[in-house]
Amino acid sequence: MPVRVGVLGVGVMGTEHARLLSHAVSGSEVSAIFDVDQRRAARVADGCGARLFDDPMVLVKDHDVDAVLIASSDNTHEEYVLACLSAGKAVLCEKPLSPDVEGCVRIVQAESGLDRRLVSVGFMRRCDPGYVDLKLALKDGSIGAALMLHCTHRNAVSAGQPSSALISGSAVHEIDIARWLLGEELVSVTVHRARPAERAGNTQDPMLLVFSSAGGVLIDVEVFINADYGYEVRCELVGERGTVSLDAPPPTVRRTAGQAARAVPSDWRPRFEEAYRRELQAWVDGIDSDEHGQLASAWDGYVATEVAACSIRALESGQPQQIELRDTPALYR
Ligand code: ISE
Repeated sequence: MPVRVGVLGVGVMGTEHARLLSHAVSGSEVSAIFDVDQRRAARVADGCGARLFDDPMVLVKDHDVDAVLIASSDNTHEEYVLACLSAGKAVLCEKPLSPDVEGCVRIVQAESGLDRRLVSVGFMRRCDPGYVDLKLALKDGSIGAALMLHCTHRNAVSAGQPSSALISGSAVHEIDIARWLLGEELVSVTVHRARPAERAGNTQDPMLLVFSSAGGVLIDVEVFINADYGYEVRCELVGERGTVSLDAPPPTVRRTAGQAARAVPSDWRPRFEEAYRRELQAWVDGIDSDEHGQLASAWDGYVATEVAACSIRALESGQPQQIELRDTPALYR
């Protein structure tokens, strides 16, 4: 029997997840869809043969829905995740788990109370073959112990965003991947403002975040969400004996008119398509076995939101901030 997934929210990411679950992931089908925009929901439901719901809470409780994928607007995540926990259903929630630290804490407490892991958070880079190889290079000792991590995160254009969105929407991926790669927490953060790009209007864009990890690794993250030329994510891990970095993902280089060129995608979907597919496959495979592999937990979701909130304070105050986390509940140790 395939896992019957209900999808809450079919904007850009929900539509992409529904497509991958229906056509690229084995052992799953999309059985139910809800979106505040019922016309959009109907279009996606038609494409994957799913039933249409006009109430998200009814979808969550439906007997023919085994698991729930949440890709609705960020401020609905907490309510929907808590409903899934009450219904005892596995849930994959797009990042952020909640934009609000206390919302994340309530989810962590509710799941800890069940003493069973049902929540995964969509930090898909953990499933990207490139990042997986970076982690391997650290684990197998080939580059020696980590010293520094250089990260770059550029979007083609994200006009009209508040400056905090560079951190909560974009750099939050580097926050998660740095802790996951290094296997240790981030303990302090400073944010430097660059001269803002003209097309960024009133947004502080670009900026540079500098973190220290508990073991003294220095992590710098350039975020530039109006970089104009395309979507690009870079990462280089510097170790005692060597370095390892992500390569440009397109499989071809075009040589013509005196130039050698690689295409740059316009957003993150083509860049991370394989990561999304592997994330969904790992989630679906783990639902019956309670095996969660490399997927981010509710605790990881809480830490990402807490570190992002602290980084936003560093941006707004212009002062370095120490990062204090709550005690890790037993379920996540
Ligand atoms: C977007 O919301 C995402 O989550 C993408 O993965 C990220 O790279 C992009 O910067 C965000 O705007």
